[in-house]
Amino acid sequence: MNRDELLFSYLESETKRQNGGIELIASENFASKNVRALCGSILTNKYAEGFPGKRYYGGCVHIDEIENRAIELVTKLFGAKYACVQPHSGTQANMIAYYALLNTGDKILSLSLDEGGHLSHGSKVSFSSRYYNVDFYHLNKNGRIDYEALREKALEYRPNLILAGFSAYPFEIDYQKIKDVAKEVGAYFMVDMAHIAGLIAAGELDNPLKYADIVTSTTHKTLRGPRGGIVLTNNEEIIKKVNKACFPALQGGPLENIIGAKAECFYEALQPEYKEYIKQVKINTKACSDELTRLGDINSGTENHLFLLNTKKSFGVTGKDAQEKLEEIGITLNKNMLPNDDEKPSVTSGVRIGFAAVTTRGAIKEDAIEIARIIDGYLKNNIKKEDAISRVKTLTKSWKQIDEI
Ligand code: DSN
Repeated sequence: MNRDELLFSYLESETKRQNGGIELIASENFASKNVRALCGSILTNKYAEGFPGKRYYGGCVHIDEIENRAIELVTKLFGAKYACVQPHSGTQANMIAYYALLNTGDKILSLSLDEGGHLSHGSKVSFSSRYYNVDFYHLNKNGRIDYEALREKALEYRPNLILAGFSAYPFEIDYQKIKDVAKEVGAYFMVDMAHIAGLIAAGELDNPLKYADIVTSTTHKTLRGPRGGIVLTNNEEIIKKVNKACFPALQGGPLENIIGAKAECFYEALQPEYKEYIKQVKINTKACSDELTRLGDINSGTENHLFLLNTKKSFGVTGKDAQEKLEEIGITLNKNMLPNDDEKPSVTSGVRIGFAAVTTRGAIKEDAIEIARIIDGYLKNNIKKEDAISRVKTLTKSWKQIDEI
């Protein structure tokens, strides 16, 4: 059959863009060729509504083997007793978790989007604020969670669920403190570990499964798998509710090609090389943040795979302008609200920078320092555009090309 050549030309252009650029979007990564092979495999042909051993279609014997393998590997990876590997995305995983534990109109206490939370944690434009009542806790002036204020808010608001786990939070989280508050007010404690799942899997950050009733994640960020979501718990009653929320309540046929790819990513994350990779992610992130600080640029510092750079204070430009200017030279990152930002979300006062993706391509500490110097020099107009592009190319040519990963 003929194929749509136009479409495939776009695929080729995107491949060139990914190979030729420095990818600093903190939520992105490069999946291995085995993960990508499973995503594009014949598993996409199969309908398998239901769960292993309890399907609504015949012919699921091998699909059951694959989904059971994914569950076996992910529970081993995170030390969880139970897992649902069917959520199509992180937002779907969160929707499933809320649906499993809450009634419509129940109260959620979370961190707002503009302080580092996520749309699905109660933003006014998300389903989460239409179906649940949501209030927010806040960061202190150092950009860290204000745990005492969180407790006071919880005592006053009496939430049914307290949510931790963020999209733009560069520091470790004290789960014990939040668990204690949840217990005090009789709320469920939920953690969305989407960003930091890889660091947790590698033992480089504390494991929320030790504290939370329910944990959700994506599989494509630091975990380096296919685009998708998971829900984990140690509670047998909760996993029953989660599975019912997933199917038939909120999703239909599972994406078994993606579940196969998730299983491969969990397998890869259990290998010793993955631990080394995550250690290098942390080293690179810190090296870039430290070098920007040395150059006089205001940033959050970091204890994980990302940090926030205040572009207004450092270079006199908004996050939006910094993002667009860096894209001209092949550096991709995203504008991001900073704590107490006075700009709109579409403008912002800063950018978010993460090192999961370039570290997969082989970036080392010296490369992270060079990236900091290019960002600083170009945004201060001290480096000409053609010189910046040439320095970006030198780095990207020295790294693995994406089909080698
Ligand atoms: N879009 C993701 C991120 O960039 O953090 C969250 O879903």
